[in-house]
Amino acid sequence: MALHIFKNVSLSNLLLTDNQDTLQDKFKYIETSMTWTNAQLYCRTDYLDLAVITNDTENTFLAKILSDKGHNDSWIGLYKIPWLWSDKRSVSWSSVKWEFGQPDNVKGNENCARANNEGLMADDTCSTRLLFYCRENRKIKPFY
Ligand SMILES: [Ca+2]
Repeated sequence: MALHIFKNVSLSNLLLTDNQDTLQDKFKYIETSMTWTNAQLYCRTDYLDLAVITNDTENTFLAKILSDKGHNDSWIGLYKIPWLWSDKRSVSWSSVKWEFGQPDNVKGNENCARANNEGLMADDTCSTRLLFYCRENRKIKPFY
């Protein structure tokens, strides 16, 4: 019976949505340089996924973290082909602003996107090592 009640409590935690998270709860800045693929694996293991940016508020928030730390850019969860978020969500182009001249797909080999400290994106080779943002979801993390 006690176990049954515990299960119900867990279920209600799972039903909370992203929208109830603050921006600080939603994103985790990882200050370790990794390739885009390894960054994705890291995020999916310890958090939810690489960061998905859904609006200007989130983009500005992430840009300010970089700016405050004096960093230039970091990986976000945007890749192709075609451009798609790491969690398979389709891209709303109103929330993604490219740097001037980007994406330029140098040598046809730039399939991952980084965001800079002004909130502008550029495509880059996925094997480049950069710091990155994970999308966190503390509310569905188990409480061990
Ligand atoms: Ca580029």
